[in-house]
Amino acid sequence: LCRSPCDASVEKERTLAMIKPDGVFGNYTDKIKEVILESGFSIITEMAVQLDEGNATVFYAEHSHRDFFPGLVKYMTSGPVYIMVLEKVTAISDWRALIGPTDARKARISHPASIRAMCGMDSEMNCVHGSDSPQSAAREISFFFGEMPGGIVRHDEL
Ligand code: IDP
Repeated sequence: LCRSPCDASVEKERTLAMIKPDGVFGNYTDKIKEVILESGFSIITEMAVQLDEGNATVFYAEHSHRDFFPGLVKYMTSGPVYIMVLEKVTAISDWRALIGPTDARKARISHPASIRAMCGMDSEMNCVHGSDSPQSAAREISFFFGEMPGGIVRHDEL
């Protein structure tokens, strides 16, 4: 149903999508981008980045007290990641739904069509990341494209 004014006023969201090192190593980047475009997202900007211990620690700061944190930082710095800013009306929840649950082993059972089911390994090596709220989307986009302390600095036309 199309309300007036038909589409120009529909507010689009942006979210941060990341193909993690296992996804990049496994050559899943092109396939994942295909799924993204088929699912109606626009890719606003994209880049490959090598995280170091410092910025991986800042990116995942909310998990710094967890047992798995040192392993997570090691994993996230094990090779390049591929960053994309995705845009769509409900980009944040749609991208989370498309990637599936955190544990790829569970994703293969409960969400077999999800990206993590396709290319993830387990609860750590799960191939992709997606912002989980408007607040984290803003923070994570600014981490990679803004001026966040400890973040990657690249200015793009966002
Ligand atoms: P999410 O990526 O689905 O939002 P979070 O709970 O925010 O999941 O965890 C961030 C990342 O930390 C996960 O994507 C995964 O790589 C890693 N992680 C989460 N839980 C575990 C765990 O129990 N063991 C090992 N790594 C984990």
